[in-house]
Amino acid sequence: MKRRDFLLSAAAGMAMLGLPPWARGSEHPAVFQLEAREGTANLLPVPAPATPVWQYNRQTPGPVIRIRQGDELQIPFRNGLSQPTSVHWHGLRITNDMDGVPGMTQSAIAPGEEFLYRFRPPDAGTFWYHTHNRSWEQMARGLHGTLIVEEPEPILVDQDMVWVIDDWLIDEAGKIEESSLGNLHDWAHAGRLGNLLTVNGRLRPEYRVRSGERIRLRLINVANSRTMSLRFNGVTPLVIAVDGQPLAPVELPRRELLLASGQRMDLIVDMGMDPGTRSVVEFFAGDQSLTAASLVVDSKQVLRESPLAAPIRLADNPLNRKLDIPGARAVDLRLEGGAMGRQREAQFNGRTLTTRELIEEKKIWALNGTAGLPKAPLFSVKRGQSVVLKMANDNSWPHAMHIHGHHFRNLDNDTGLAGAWRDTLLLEAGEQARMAFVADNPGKWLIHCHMIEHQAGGMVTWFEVV
Ligand SMILES: [Cu+2]
Repeated sequence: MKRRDFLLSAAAGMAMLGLPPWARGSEHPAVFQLEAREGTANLLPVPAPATPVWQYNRQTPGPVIRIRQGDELQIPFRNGLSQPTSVHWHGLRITNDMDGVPGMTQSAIAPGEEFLYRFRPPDAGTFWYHTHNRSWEQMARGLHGTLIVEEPEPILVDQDMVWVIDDWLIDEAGKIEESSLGNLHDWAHAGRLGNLLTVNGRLRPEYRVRSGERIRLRLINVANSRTMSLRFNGVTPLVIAVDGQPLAPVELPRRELLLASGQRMDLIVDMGMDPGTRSVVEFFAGDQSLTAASLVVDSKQVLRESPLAAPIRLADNPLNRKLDIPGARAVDLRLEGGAMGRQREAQFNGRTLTTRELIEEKKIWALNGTAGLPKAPLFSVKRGQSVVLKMANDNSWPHAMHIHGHHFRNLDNDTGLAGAWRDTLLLEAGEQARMAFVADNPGKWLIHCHMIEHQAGGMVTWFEVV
């Protein structure tokens, strides 16, 4: 067959299948070897000593894995640690057996053992991966990385930048502070908060840009528990995606954003600033602030005088947005417990425990009166059913509620980002929200607080799609 004929028949075949062009993907899977092991990272600038950390592929943060939408990704993973571990692919709507939850979707991977992760991510966007075993320790030690699924026709930018934002608790010797790992006081409050904020594993990094340049900036909060407030100076970023799902480009109010643990945001930054200047991006809390990172504008080169005219709206992902709200399965979810809460008892492992007994078990958080994973799912629905989770944050702390395997819409006020589809939602103390999604991914999926100490302390449950 001549090449042209072959192409024609291949195109005809595709048309018959009714698949969009990207859905075919490439014939060959992308293979990416991943290994977890101990190493060191220069979190503090030299000459400060390097910090012993846990890493993927000897990097802090872990490597950026990039594939094309529709391609199959194979990750032969090896556990080179002294503890069992697993890898969870945060925000990816992949098959349940690849979700990386020990005891639910796979067994924990023992030291020295291997596990082959393989999946075909349906959505383009900014995602990440991290350990899902003893996460309160393993994530604090650094086990996380970025996974980018590229659009088949990416929007035109001059630089595609990833900022992995982390919060480390280190001691005076530059080592991970270990006595606080597992500290129940932290677990019952805001989680184990750090004393060193890094971007891409470095303190106050500087990135070279040129005047007129368009940057796609992918922000990922990988901190165990800290919610990051970021402020941009000198530039006016537009949000183009949240948690990997595109939305109509919208300006950041006051050039500020809030990113809870687990959340991502894709921004477009047009560097309208003059050569030789710099845009400082700050962490802030109240009237306090410190530098997160800087965009340093080259003093000589001007790339273009006015912003690029190319469109920045991302194509929608194949996410089922057809919510049937009147016919939806309504599920109430009360977030309870923690310090200064009203919880007096909760179910744990099938027994009713008092506050004192719960403290002994280190289960100080509960969902609907149950601390830790219950035997039976919170709810079970048929594939394709719409679900409305009515969350009530009935305690004294904020929580970042994360759902595995699905993206949801907040039917209530999603500050400044109405219509965003998320996998993680920040709920302030006392706040309520209705999270709506189409349960179209079969399997057993977790719902938990992504402030990892809260999850470890009992704020976790699961649902089933059959
Ligand atoms: Cu929480």
